[in-house]
Amino acid sequence: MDAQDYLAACLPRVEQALDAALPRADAPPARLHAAMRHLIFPGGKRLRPALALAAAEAVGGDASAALPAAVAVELVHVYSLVHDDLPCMDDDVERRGRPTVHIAFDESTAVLAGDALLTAAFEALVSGAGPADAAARVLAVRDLARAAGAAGLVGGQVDDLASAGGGAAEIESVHARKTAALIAAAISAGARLAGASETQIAALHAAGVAAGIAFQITDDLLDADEDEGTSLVRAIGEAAARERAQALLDHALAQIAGLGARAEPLRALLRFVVSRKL
Ligand code: GRG
Repeated sequence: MDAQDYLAACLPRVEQALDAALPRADAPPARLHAAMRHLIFPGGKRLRPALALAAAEAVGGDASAALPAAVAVELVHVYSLVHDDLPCMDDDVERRGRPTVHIAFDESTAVLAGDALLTAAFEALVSGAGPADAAARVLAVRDLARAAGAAGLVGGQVDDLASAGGGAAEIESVHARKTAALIAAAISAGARLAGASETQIAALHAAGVAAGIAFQITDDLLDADEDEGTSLVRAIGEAAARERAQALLDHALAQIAGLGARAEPLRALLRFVVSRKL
């Protein structure tokens, strides 16, 4: 199973579901709706949505049941990119090869578009089409809220902004919250909507956290000349960081060893997290 093929195979369903979850660009307030869509289409790798679908298949479920989770996590991811690019944060002018939302529109529109993407995520998780039952959706909302909030993405970002470097453990704690929490939520919410047991969800979540930290280390390896934010590459050097990413991947794969052949697409995506060149 090739990760790139799996990502490509997921794409039509994911794009269609993302489009259905967002207000039309020409409906009023059109400027807000266009700003919400600006960074969504065309997208990036759509790794998190594919992880959600692969996790559903890994527990013997139907990938389409996981679509609301796939959409919700991508919407939270894109909101975080829109806000991270703002002048008060990273102050970036380009993202996904295009002008960032505050450059293409303006700063207040970018703040509000991010807010609207974040809230649209939870609406999509609850009401997106698919067979998942209400109880599973409520627990997925809880898990995604936890991953996105003070204990996850936002708290990780706060500590990253305040960080003066720190040791490896401190850096991995930032990665675990800022990057890995959302990757783990994609996997566990996708599996949950497809009817996974709590034991399966716990194993998948642990795999997601380890792979998510490896994702961030790989990102820093790909971007080694960046000098902003916490970086394990800067703290322990390139070779040791590469080894640490591989060890985390091995740990992630060990967590899901019991899931058998139907977890092969998920395993391929987790390997891609470390082997990717983009
Ligand atoms: C502003 C609340 C708030 C949080 C910001 C996620 C984040 C925290 C900042 C975005 C920039 C960044 C370095 C994020 C870490 C995770 C990461 C490397 C995201 C990029 O993910 P990819 O490579 O992007 O999956 P695409 O464009 O392919 O979806």
